[in-house]
Amino acid sequence: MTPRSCILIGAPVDSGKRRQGCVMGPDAYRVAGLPETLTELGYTVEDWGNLSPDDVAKVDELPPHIHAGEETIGWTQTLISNAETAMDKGLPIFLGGDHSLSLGSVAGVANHAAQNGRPQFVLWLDAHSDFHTPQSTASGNLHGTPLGYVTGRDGFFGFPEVKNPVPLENICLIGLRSVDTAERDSLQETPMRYHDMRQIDEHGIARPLAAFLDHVAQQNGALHVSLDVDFLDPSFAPAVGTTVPGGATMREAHLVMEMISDSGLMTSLDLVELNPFLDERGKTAQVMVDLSASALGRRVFDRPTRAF
Ligand code: 6HN
Ligand code: MN
Ligand code: MN
Ligand code: MN
Repeated sequence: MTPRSCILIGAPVDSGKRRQGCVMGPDAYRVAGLPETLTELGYTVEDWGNLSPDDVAKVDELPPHIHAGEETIGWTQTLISNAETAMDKGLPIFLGGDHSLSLGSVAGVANHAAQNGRPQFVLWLDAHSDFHTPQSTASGNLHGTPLGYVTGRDGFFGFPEVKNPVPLENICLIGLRSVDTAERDSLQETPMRYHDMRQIDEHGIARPLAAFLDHVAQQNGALHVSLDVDFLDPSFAPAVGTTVPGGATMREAHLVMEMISDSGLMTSLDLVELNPFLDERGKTAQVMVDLSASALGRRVFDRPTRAF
């Protein structure tokens, strides 16, 4: 069951790539009214403010092209412990911050699930697959690596040990349209569920999602949802450094969130990659708040019409 209490955890992580601006993300969500929106939906809301990364000494084993590795290691440490603590109190919403925050948020919630004897599942809503290792990434940007890390891939020197890797068969990626060759070659060898935009065009977004949610429910799983702004089409969500045309429509995205809400399965949520410096009058921040509201139960009607 989705908890009735939400913990807002500001994670202004900006170390996962070279273009700056995600540092402003957590405050943009607050300005766009996320706390009030959740309160109106009937949740109690605790805001833990904005975290800072632990200090970390230089790690010589990371490849030289990796950008700001130590800072991301520091964030991962902080976020793992905050995620573990927050899971005891309610549903954490990690306010990013770039997607490298998910190295910590997902590893932390997976530790909590393991302590409670529940399998951890992850729904990854993204244009990208973020399955690199520090060795396979060509850009050196660690926001392209969180799924590699949390599934226990090798090469994350200096990072906390992943105590409870998320099983590959417990992961579903939806929205893919920019996958690097190295990621594709490894991804295709795994039992992860990966759905690119072409598949969604052909079959709709509801079918693969419903199949995954059924699977999570059957296993009594904990479900972490990681929502990258670039899952959305840049025509209505421009505030992200890695825009890829041809993304989810506004309605497809809301449907995903509404189905998550109906399932009652979501136990934690990341809102990542918002770069308010690239936004247009706050519209992307607003869309992300509205999508969070859909995932947490906002509806037009309490009961659907009977007359059809
Ligand atoms: N994201 N695959 C590209 C890279 O640099 O590794 C893009 C990563 C995007 C990261 O979606 O959070
Ligand atoms: Mn606990
Ligand atoms: Mn991403
Ligand atoms: Mn992305």
